[in-house]
Amino acid sequence: MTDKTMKLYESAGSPNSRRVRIFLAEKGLSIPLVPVDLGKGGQHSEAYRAINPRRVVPTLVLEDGTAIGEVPAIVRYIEEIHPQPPLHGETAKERALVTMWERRAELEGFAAVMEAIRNAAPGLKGRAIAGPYDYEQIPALAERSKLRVKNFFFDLDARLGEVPFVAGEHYSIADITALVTVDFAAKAINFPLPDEHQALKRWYELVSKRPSASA
Ligand SMILES: N[C@@H](CCC(=O)N[C@@H](CS)C(=O)NCC(=O)O)C(=O)O
Repeated sequence: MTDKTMKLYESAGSPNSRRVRIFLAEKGLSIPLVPVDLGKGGQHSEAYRAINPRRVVPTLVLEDGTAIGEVPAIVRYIEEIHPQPPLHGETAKERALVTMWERRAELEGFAAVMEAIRNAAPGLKGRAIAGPYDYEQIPALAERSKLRVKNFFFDLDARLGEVPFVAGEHYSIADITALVTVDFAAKAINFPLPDEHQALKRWYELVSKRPSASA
């Protein structure tokens, strides 16, 4: 279904935007998308800063003008108004586990890949952290981040040896963040899934085949 009560400012190449696009696709929901060209500095324009002073995408804007930034907040809002299919768990226990695993995927996996690329890419010199302030790159941090990504894959492989999906028995937002992390690592820092992680590879093949993965 289409919901025109909100619109999403986002960017095609942004992995954070992709987390929300996959989430929408899993909900079978289409909302107006407003592209922000990060390559041309669209996030720094006066018009966009009025919407999101943090100068990052994605941002969800509601009919009354409320602007919601931060992927977990955006997907939580959409879940509340479009609860089916549930992607944050159904019972109190499931919801806690989904939150726990999604947060781990974001902090230990996604953020580590982001740190690796932002501290190394020549095009991001002086922009090691997205947002309103400029930060110099720290090459040693890029190296350490790769080790964090390696350890994240190791831990996720162990988890997926025990359960079919990241948070347990059902596909959830935790799978979405983990999937985007795996693709982001392969593309941005040339870190494909190691062959020995059989459980992780089995899960990756499964979730990548879902139509939402092409979002
Ligand atoms: N914590 C934010 C992070 C958003 C973020 O870092 N977005 C990146 C794109 S994936 C961005 O807008 N970068 C702008 C820049 O590099 O100047 C969220 O969850 O939405």
